[in-house]
Amino acid sequence: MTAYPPISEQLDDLEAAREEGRRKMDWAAQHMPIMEAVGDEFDANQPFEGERIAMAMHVEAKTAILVETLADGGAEVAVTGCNPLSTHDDVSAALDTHENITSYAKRGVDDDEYYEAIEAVIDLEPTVTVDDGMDLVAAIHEDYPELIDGIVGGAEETTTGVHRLRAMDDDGALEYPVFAVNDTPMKRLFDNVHGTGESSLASIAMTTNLSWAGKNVVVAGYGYCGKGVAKKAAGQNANVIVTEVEPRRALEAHMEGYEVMPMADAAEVGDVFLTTTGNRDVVVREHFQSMKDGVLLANAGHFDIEIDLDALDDLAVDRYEARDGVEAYEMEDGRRLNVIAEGRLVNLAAPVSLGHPVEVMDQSFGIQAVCVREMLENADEYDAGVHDVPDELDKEIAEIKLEAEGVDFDSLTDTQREYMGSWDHGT
Ligand code: RBV
Repeated sequence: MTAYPPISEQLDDLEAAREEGRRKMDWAAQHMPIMEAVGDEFDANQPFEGERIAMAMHVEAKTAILVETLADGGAEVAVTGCNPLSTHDDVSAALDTHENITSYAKRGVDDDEYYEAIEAVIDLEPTVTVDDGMDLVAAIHEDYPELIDGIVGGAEETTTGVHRLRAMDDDGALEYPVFAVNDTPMKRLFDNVHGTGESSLASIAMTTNLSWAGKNVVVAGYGYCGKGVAKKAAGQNANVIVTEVEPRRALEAHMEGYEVMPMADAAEVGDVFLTTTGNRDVVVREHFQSMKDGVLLANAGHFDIEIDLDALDDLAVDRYEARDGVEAYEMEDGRRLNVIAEGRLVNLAAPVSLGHPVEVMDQSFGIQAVCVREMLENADEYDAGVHDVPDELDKEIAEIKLEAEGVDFDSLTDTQREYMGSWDHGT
């Protein structure tokens, strides 16, 4: 169907890339006790023998450990990126050396190459898909519906992907079962909150060499990601301003002690703007017109649609690369508005970005791994549509992590369990 080449056919110094990619993976693996435990089980039981797994994810070191763990559990795996700027070519090259893995991920691909690589992954004729953002599920349903009968199910990593899947399911258009990995407590209470909070702020700080202290940081959206960004920015002595469209979330942010105001007002006072809404057109022309000179604009949502860069480009009289990963847009009146990482997912797409910290991705990918196992083991239990991850699987991952951290915890007595299950104990 497609002749898009794997990464090994696209790099000049392949050996050096493979070596450095492997070094990054070894470092990540040392800090991923959940993946180690799950991997030991897969090595022993080979649950994916004969399966073909297609993946579109951020191909860097932690993701590579997930890919390798699935392949070592017996699967044949084809993988590509889920964002044109988040791939680490060296890691992609290291993965491609595995006899059961083909990696097509490459950093800096254009739109056509991005989708050609997705098609190359689909060429595997997968029995399972693992997505971050739902581009694989969409491409299969739109362009390769004949493969759907052979697909047992899938798993989706992120809020935006789950949102798209639910919309597809509501339309009756989703034709195989997919686990909403994002929605489990072990994922979103950690990855979305701490992961996005820490890695977005770290990427912006490393990219700009500027301080958070004393800045007005505008966080657009107070979902799980926004909560994390706001909390960590406040912890770095920033003055946090939250914008919201949902009344209870706006109230939550207010009660947390943040200033809450419309974006039109925040635009006038903000020093840094960070979007986390998952929606489009959050920072637009009228906002750019009232911003201060020197502001930073960054996005932590999955797609690059939250900051209207076309409008910004239209307003600009000049544009230049102010630093690696920073594009300055100069306005007619001399103000400079600085966009980081092209308005793409800042914690993964800036040149220095490394994605979420290893520990949180160990949790998220631990869930991914056991979800793939569950989907194959109990395929009959899952109809076409979006499925919550069974709570027992989520707890299994939490317990592995607690044990690795040396944290002990209590369990219910029989009397307590009986009490919690009864309704007849009153005053
Ligand atoms: N994410 N992956 C990484 N591999 O470094 N960092 C973040 C990584 C995932 C995260 O789980 C989030 O839901 C998704 O990226 C957004 O695309």
